[in-house]
Amino acid sequence: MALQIWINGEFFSKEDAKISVYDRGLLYGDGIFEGMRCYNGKVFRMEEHLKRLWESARSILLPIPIDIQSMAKAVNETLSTNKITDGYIRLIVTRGSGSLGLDPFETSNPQVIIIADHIALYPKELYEKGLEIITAATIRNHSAALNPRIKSLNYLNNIMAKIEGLKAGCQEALMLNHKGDIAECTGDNIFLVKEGHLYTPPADAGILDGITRKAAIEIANEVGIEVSEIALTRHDVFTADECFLTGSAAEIIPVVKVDDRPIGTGKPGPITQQLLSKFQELTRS
Ligand code: PXG
Repeated sequence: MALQIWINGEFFSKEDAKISVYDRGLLYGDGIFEGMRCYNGKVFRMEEHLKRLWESARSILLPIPIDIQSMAKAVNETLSTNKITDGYIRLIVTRGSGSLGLDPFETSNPQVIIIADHIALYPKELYEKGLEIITAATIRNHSAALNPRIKSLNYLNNIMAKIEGLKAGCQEALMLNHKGDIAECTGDNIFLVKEGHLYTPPADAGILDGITRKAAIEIANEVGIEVSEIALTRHDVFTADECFLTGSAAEIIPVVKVDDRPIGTGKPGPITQQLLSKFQELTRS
């Protein structure tokens, strides 16, 4: 059976799952999304993802036409219809279609889309060997222009940096904010380890307030590792003992080189490995 996509309360086969070319999600990136993981039939931290989706919606004045409980039910229904127990869920809400003008109040038909699919993960060996990344010249969007805390359909900022990474042979790229501080990677948050202490940029550094980031902080606290959310620079990255990234897709992945400089020993470090295995216990239990 073809993959079934949920659109506004109905299921459509993947080939027939379509929305208007006048949709503002396409015309202007006028919409929001979430990316969630499902493990053993359960969506990891769905409530937090839905809360963030609703906050993104409020921030851009987009009324989501269903309530949170109905959305959660629809997500589970989409998973069970497609018999997916371990996979990836993409939730999308666009402002819908109207005229070709910018005015968002000319339209009143938001489109709600739920895709449940299998996930293309980083190869397993990358978790063992670690990732090499570069610092992108493209800085993260200024929070006063388009706040990165909104998970909007405008991802060109991240895509421009991702292109830089890929062109340099790297799967991820580090983005700085307008102050020159470390913000995050194109689809992942960043952590550093120095002398047994964990560091990560604060929510107001121009980052997406990641749900995996929060889980990593909680795990660190549980195992007695202190965490500071403070402004960090490339100097801190270059002099760190360990570095890793967090995200729904990547989970926790070690970074062993930044801008061709080895981090610490140049191999995934013990704290990264400890947090990664605790995270896997948490999601797979
Ligand atoms: N920063 C950015 C810019 C992101 O897009 C994260 C951090 C990590 O947040 P979470 O809440 O996932 O821990 C993201 C999330 C994809 C994909 O398809 C991207 C994300 C999540 C899932 C899938 O590339 N980005």
